[in-house]
Amino acid sequence: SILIIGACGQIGTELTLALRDKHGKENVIASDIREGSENLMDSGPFEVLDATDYDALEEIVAYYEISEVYLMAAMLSATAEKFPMRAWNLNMNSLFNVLNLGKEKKVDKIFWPSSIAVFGPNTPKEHTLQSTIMEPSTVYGISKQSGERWCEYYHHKFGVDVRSIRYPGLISWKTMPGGGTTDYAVEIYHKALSEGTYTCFLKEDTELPMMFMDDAIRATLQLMEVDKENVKVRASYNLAAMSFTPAQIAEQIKKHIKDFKISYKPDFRQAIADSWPSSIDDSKARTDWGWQARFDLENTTKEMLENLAP
Ligand code: VAH
Repeated sequence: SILIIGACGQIGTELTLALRDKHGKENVIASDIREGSENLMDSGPFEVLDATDYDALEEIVAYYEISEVYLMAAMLSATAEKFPMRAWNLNMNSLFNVLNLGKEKKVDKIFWPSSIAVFGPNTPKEHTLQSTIMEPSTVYGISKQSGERWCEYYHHKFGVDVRSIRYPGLISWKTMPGGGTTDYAVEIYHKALSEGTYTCFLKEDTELPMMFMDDAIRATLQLMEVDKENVKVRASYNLAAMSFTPAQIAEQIKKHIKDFKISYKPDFRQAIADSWPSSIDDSKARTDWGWQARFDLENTTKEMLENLAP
């Protein structure tokens, strides 16, 4: 069966629902550091699990006969800047625990999320390549860059079948995002509906790579289904769908909520955003496993406002 670590997070929640749809709810074990929302708990097996506790993880893997692990627990970019050592320990020790399960042949397949945060201030910002300069300047980005190197090492050295995607900022309505720099692109829809205004913590022209959650989930399941030999990148695949600025997302919202007002009050997260690319080249994912995004800013906005509308 399948184990999701960090099942209550922004991606973990939707990954759990999608995997339960696909494999049957009894075959997908959800776990997180604390009890989750009831719909996650009721819809199948749930375990409280600290992803940095190898023995506890090993016990769950043995008890439920887990063959596949999705490690979705991490401290994201903005929070990680406030607690660097806690972020490093969580992001890295959880990864080592899961990779070692793979090395010990206790699980067959692993998914681990990376991020466009692996790129840094001197990475070429437009259509950023799969393999290019990456000197991340955030704790989170450093942990993701190191994690990619370890995934590649465990694959080549020990044959671990670990697969990874560099997610852009993700936009979803089923859960609130968890302390990232791209969270503005989710908050803005909630505020547009509840207050008709939004004060954005990034400057209006901050262009960032983004993706609607449905695309991200579909890409994740697609990559995990691909035959081993077609997974040519064992660090992490670039993935793209759209890029936009706060001003552009505000314009889209105004098409539905005509008197929506946005104002700008950049904070510490501006420096994080400025260190990231504005657009991503995902041609490797397209070539190796047929990736193709479906949601652009227009239909993402429609989906978000329709599903969040009171
Ligand atoms: C963050 N949502 O903002 C995450 C993601 C590319 C952004 O890694 O930290």
